[in-house]
This record gives sequence, C-alpha cells and structure tokens, in this order.
Amino acid sequence: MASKPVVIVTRKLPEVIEARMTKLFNTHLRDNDAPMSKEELGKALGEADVLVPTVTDRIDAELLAMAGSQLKLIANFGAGVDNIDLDVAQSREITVTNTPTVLTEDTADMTMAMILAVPRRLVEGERLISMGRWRGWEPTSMLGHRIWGKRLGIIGMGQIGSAVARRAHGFGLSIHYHNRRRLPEAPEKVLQATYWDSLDQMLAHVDIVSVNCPHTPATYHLLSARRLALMRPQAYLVNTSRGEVIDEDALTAMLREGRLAGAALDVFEHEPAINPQLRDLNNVLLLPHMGSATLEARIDMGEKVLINIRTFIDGHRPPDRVIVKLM
Ligand code: 8YV
Repeated sequence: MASKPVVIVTRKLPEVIEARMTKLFNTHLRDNDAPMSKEELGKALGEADVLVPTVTDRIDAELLAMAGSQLKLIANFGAGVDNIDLDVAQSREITVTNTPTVLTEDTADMTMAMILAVPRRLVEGERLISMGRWRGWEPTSMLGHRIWGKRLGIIGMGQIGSAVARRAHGFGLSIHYHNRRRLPEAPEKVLQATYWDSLDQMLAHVDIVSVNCPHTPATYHLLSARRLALMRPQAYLVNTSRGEVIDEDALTAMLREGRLAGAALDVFEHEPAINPQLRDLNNVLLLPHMGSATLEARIDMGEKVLINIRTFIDGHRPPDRVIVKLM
C-alpha cells in the first residue's frame, strides 16, 4: 500500500483527529455531519484504501461487493463492529479494526448514572421543577426505590461490564453476571461477582439488569419476550450496549402493562427510530446513544484509528484487529 493511502472518513470527527489524519494520509473528510447514503458509501468503498466508518454506516455484504480490490482496511471508529459484515470482509481479505478500551470508563459511568436515574426518578423530578409544578417538599412525594442492597445482573462481563461492576460495589449493589464464558477465578474474586450459567435463572433473581454484551448473531434478541417475562415486576432494565440485544417491542409492551418497574435505554433496535410507545412513559429514560460521548473518548478513539491505520500501512498487525470467531 502507498505510504499515503486514500483514507475516507464517513463522519465528522474531532478537529484534532481530522487535522492529524490529513497530515498523515491522503484523507478525504466529510464536509457535513449527515451519515453517508448507501450510494455514497458504495462510492467510498470503490475508492478508499482505508475506510473509517462509524456505528451509523452499515457495511453489509451488498456494500462490500462494491469494494474495489484496493480496499485493504476498515478502521472502525467505535468498539462495536456489528455494523460490518465481518465474514464477508474476512473472505475478501479486508482487515477490520475497532477502538476498544478507550470508551470503557465513560460508558460505565453512563451505565451507572442510568442505573441510579430511573429507580430514583431523576428525570421526573427535574421535569416537576422545569414545568413549574413543584409545590415544596412532601413526605410522600417522588418516592423511588433504594439502590443499596439490591442485586445487579450484568449480561456480558467484558471490559465495560467489569467497569460497571466496580462502580456498582460503591453503591452497595451485589454483582451477578452471565457471560459466554465464566471469568477466571481471580478477576471473579476481585469483582466479587456471582456467575450464572443460566441467563434465565439470573433474570428471575436480580433487581436491575444491565446489558453490556456486544450485538452478535448469538445475542440478537437475547432478551426476547420470553426472557423479559422472567424478570421480576419490580426490576429495572438498563441498556448501553446495542438495541438489537433486546426485543424492543416486547419490552415496550411490558413497560406499558406495568410488568416491569422501569427501563433506561441509550440504544435502540432501529436507531435513530424509537418505538413511539416508549416515549410517554414516566418510568423510562431514553438517551440518544451517548454512552461514550465525551470529548476525551472521541479523541482517544480517533487516536486508536490513527494508530491502527499507521501500523497497518507500515506492514505490521494493527493492535485492534478484530478477529472473526468461528462459533
Ligand atoms: C460509539 C459505541 O460512540 O463504540 C461503540 O461501539 O456504541 C458508541 O459508544 C459509536 O459506536 C461510534 O461509532
């Protein structure tokens, strides 16, 4: 590959990152902040040596078929790679990299904030004041539910799940988790986490469920209507991972019917569309996929993208290569 490869960036990135990219590579930046259309993406795949997409670009089999043989690297600006058809990329010998680790702590902070927000009715309280309806303190108004002493069930004990567990200890939550594989003894001990081989059993046992696993074919609708129905009616559900892990329509119906105490969702099944019936519920907090949205995280993610591209051009294995796992 040429020492100044054509790098096409699909979305606007922090200025410092764009400036550095422009210096290092033959970089084509996005001049507006709208996602590329399918046509624009197809054109980019036909011209780029390296494509830098984000979660809003679906790089599926159909699009990858439009890629020219010059496309050698997809350096995703994001940790999740469910926007890319990894099998097709691999069969076409296109390397895929992502940006893990640097958004772990920010996403865990947001998850913790969401765990606190719904049971303690933060948004409802804020609305009371902003709408000018507060009449003063009352002994029985705005009563939420205690966090301390409750059971938190984490689905997916990877980097983010573990960072949530560390925080949750400070709030007096006991930690339960379900993962594809049980953690080795040492980290499990450090996190004081109880492993549940059966997700069904864990769901029936805990008070708050936090979804922290990636979206893969194996986790699509992991929280199906059947599994959601196993949760306790007093339980809360928090999702900062991917909307596709939860059957959003089934969850919406349960929340509307009062079969679940509440939910805090930062991600949705068909982003940016949201089931409209979720919107007018008091016990639901909806956020616009902002779990990792700090300036620091975005700059660190950009740095990772730069390092991955640079190492690849220099003929080395980029540090954040995504390996397709044969299941
Ligand atoms: C990112 C995310 O902001 O990195 C991820 O997987 O879900 C987000 O927090 C987004 O993916 C950027 O492409």
